[in-house]
This record gives sequence, structure tokens and C-alpha cells, in this order.
Amino acid sequence: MSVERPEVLVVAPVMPFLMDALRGAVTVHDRLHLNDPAAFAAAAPRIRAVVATGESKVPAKLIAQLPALEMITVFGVGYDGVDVAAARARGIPVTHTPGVLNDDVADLALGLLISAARRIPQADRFVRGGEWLKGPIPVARKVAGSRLGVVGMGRIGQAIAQRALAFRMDVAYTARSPRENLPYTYHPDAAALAAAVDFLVVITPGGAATRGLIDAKVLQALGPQGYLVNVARGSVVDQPALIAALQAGTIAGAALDVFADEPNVPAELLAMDNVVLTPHIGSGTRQTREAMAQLTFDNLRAHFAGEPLLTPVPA
Ligand code: 8YV
Repeated sequence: MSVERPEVLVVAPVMPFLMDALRGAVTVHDRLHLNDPAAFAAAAPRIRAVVATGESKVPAKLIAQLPALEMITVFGVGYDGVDVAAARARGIPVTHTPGVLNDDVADLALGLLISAARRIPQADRFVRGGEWLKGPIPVARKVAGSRLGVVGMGRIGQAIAQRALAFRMDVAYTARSPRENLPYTYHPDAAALAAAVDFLVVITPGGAATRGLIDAKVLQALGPQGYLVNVARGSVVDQPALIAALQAGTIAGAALDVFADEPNVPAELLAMDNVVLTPHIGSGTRQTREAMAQLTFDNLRAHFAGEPLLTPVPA
């Protein structure tokens, strides 16, 4: 990088592996816009890049406060928190970290699906609570040979489908358009898919286009024997409708890694026994998070070296 270190705003907490790489190469302003508005106002005209995470927000207002901004690099495959249109309007590229987290998110999706069906967390609580001493636990729901519906058949959706085949699951999906090269049954919308499956796994990008896609109608179609698994974004599911469906027995259960207002999880969900909850850990292994951090940093480095970006978000 150039002799004069570029100044970079990091908008959310990032792992030490990434922070160390950044500090080795650029001048880091760690959440200055949140922690010290006066210092931020002074530094803003010099900030040339923003580092964000999959969950963080880079709204048009923040972009407008950074007149020297040249690029935004996201530690995550999802970039729904970034106002990409506002960035593009100023010719500011946005990068993300596709590919490196497919396996982890797909692993977690299957893990959550099996946890919900076989009630593994509940069984763990049953043993720890001494309940086993009083009698056997009720039987659960079989996974092998059942019907899986995948909402979103991108890279991670395909990794989920591949794993499901090993469980002899019958895989169907919905997406904006059919994928001619894939052997799975296509349904034109989420409700039609939900009506045809036992497990509905959501792995579609967040943002305006998918907000509330999994609504009361879709949950009704999934039915009293059906399970919902969400490893995408909380925004894709109408959370109040989901709570109502779980309370009414409209669906059998759910396993959720993402929520409408993280890290806040509604008390209703916390209280339910037929729900498995995890704290947005889809990509949360050391190996994958380091690969994501490397790619996040490599995009930044490429930009300041005048090289092509490795993984810009799709046009
Ligand atoms: C987060 C994610 O980025 O990749 C995504 O879109 O949501 C996650 O991998 C990760 O939790 C770091 O914030």
C-alpha cells in the first residue's frame, strides 16, 4: 500500500484476526461514528474505505458523510445492510465474502433441521434435568427420506441440497427462476414449495426483495407437521406471524439462527419448547471466519494496490 496509510472506518466489531491485518496496513477508526461523533466529523473527510460485517448497517446517510470514500468491504456474504445503490451512485464498489462460508452455513442448516426434528437440545435438557430417571423421552420426527424445500438455490442452497441427498431427502426449491442445471423440483413461490415439503429451509438474501417472504400464508401451507429452518436473515421471515403459527400449532416447530432484531429474541420464542435457537452462528467457525477475514482484507488491499477487486457484489 502507499506510504501514506489509507484511513478506514470499521463500522462494527470485527474479529482480532481481521483487526490485526487492518492495523498492519491502514489507519483504523474503530466505530468512531458511534463512539465519538466529534472525532468522526474531523476524520470523515479522510476516510477512504469502510469495513462492515454481514449484520452491520452502512446507510446512505453514512456514505454521504464520507466524501473521500472509495470502497466498502463486507465481512460476510450478505450485504443487505449496505445501501449498495447509494454507493453505486457515487461509483463506490462494494465487496463481500462469497464461497468461503458455504460449507459452514449448510452444515448448520442440516444441524438445525435435525436438531428441530429429533429434538436434540430438548433431549440434552431432558438428561441434564434428571427427567430420564422418571421415564423415556417421547419419540421425535424422522429426517431421512423426508421432503426438503429450500428457499433460495444459490451457492449455499445448493450446498444444503447436496447434504440433504445424503439423508435421502427429496429436494425441491423456489428461487427467482428455475435452475435448469439442477435436478431438484422447482416451485414458483414459497407457499407452493411449503405445501409440498416437510422441512422448509430459508437461505435467500435479505433486503427489500425478500422482506416478509415467509408469511402467515407460507406457514399455513407448511402445515402442522412442517418445520421451518432459517439461516438467512431474520427479515425474510415475518417474525410475529411465525410466533403466532408456532403458538397455534399451525407448524410443528422451527430452528432459527437469525432474527428480526438481533441480538434481541422475542420472549415468546424463548419460552417455546418446539423451537431451537442459535445466535447467528452460520459462518461461526474459526476456519471459516479466518477465511472470510482474509478475503475481506484482500479486497481492501487489492483496492489500494490498484488491482481488480477479488469479490465485488454482483451488479
Ligand atoms: C456474518 C453473515 O457476516 O455472511 C453473512 O452474511 O450473516 C455472517 O457470516 C458474520 O456473522 C459476521 O458478522
